[in-house]
Parts: sequence; structure tokens; C-alpha cells
Amino acid sequence: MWRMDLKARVELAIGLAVVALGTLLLVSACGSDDGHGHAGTGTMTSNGPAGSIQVKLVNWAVEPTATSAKAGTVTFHVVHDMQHMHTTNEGGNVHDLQVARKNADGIFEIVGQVQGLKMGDTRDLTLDLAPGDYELQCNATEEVNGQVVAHYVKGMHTPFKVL
Ligand SMILES: [Cu+2]
Repeated sequence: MWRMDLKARVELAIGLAVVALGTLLLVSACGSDDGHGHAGTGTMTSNGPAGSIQVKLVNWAVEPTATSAKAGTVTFHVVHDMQHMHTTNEGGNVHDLQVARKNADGIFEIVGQVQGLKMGDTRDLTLDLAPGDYELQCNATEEVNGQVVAHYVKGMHTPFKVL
């Protein structure tokens, strides 16, 4: 009778080990790859931390999921979206996000930034923001076929309000 018990125990142990291994494989597959074949943030979703505002950087626009936020701690989940694959070299291989506050004199002052996001890159930018008018900008410049391309001029800026 004790032999039966032992066999059952061994089978149970093997069963548990298989389940544990399966879970481990799932977790490591998620952690090492964002599902697009690029080194990512290690998260399965592209939505970023809870309460964050996703900001997509594309050619040639800055596209936040919200255009305003309450004053205080604001986290921007910045994504250089790789949905758009460049067929011609128009530039835009690397984008930045500058969060700029409009001062009383109308001049923008950068209060935080992340730079050098390649296609598929994501970065979180957490800032303590006071109420006011802001702009989300990409001020990257690059040379394409001998021409200087300024991303801001191409359209990479959008208004943002902190209330
Ligand atoms: Cu850009």
C-alpha cells in the first residue's frame, strides 16, 4: 500500500513541477520580450503604469491619450510607436519627448524630457507639474539627404494643460 502512496506522491510532484515550469516559461517570455522582437520595458501591456498618460511619438505628431492632467505628480508613458514602418528614409528614427511649460512671457521652458527613443522603445517620465499651459514636444533634429529635419517644425508638438 505504501508503494501506491509513493507513486501517487511522485506523480503529484511531477505534475506540480510541470505547472511551475510552464509558469516560469510564460513569465520569462513576457519579461525578456515585449512581443515585438525588441528589448522592451518588461511589461506585457503598452499602457504603462496605472494612472499614466500614454504619449505616442510618430512621424510627425505627438499623440497623448489625454490633453490635460491634475497638478502634482504626472507620469507620461512615452512610446515610439513601431506601427509605422518607414519605407523611405524620411527620418524620424529617433524621437524625444520634451515637456515644456509656457511662462508668463510666453516662452516655453523645458521642465522634463526623455531622449533618444528608437522605434519600439518606451520610457516613463514622472514629473511634478504646477498648473499652467504646457506643450509636449519633440525637438529632435537630424540630417536626411543633406537636409536638416526639425521634428518640431514637422508637427511634433501638441498643447497640454495642467489644471
Ligand atoms: Cu521626433
